[in-house]
Amino acid sequence: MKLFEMAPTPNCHRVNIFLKELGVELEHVHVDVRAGENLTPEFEQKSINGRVPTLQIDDDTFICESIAICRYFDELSPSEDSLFGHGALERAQVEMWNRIIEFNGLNTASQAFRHISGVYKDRETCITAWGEECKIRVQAFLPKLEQHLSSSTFIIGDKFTVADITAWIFVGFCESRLTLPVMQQYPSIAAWYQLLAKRPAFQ
Ligand SMILES: N[C@@H](CCC(=O)N[C@@H](CS)C(=O)NCC(=O)O)C(=O)O
Repeated sequence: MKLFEMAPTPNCHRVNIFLKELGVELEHVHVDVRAGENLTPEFEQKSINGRVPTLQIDDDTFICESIAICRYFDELSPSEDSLFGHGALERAQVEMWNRIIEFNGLNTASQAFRHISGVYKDRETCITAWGEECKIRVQAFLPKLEQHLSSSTFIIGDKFTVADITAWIFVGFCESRLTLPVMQQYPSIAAWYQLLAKRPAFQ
């Protein structure tokens, strides 16, 4: 198996953390997305969304979308410690929070960065006002995350899950790419972030 990726990008980073948590090792193939290597017809044959990360399982089988890749490895070795939760309720809670954090957090922050910085203006129309609006939406979501983490060790109570990985990538992205002082402003997010940073997979 091969993982087509550009390691420092947020979605590749979250899949790599997930794989480290599971102890999965596989071949990594660097795709320079900034240089447009993901826009070639050859790469589009592999990845239906034309983006990284994309997992190659065999000659004809490819999976893109970070969570689909994580789920694939999770399903390969079913366990009560699954990072997608255990049992109907916990699995629903993980799904709910992961989607909330993706839609209101990571994806919105990504739109803010892309449209304000114009990093991918070679392939999309960048609308600064939309980027600014997305940044405002991210800033409106952060207090909700802070409130939730003020009474919960992890996103799902005492259980570390894939939703923590998504949220950790989101918070780091806010700090580094949107220059939002999240740790300074939100003590519960900061404490949770430091707790995760101690895990070997996050080093
Ligand atoms: N929803 C996708 C998003 C993938 C994505 O946007 N990947 C970025 C890197 S983090 C990318 O390939 N960008 C290149 C481009 O937009 O052309 C996922 O979860 O994997």
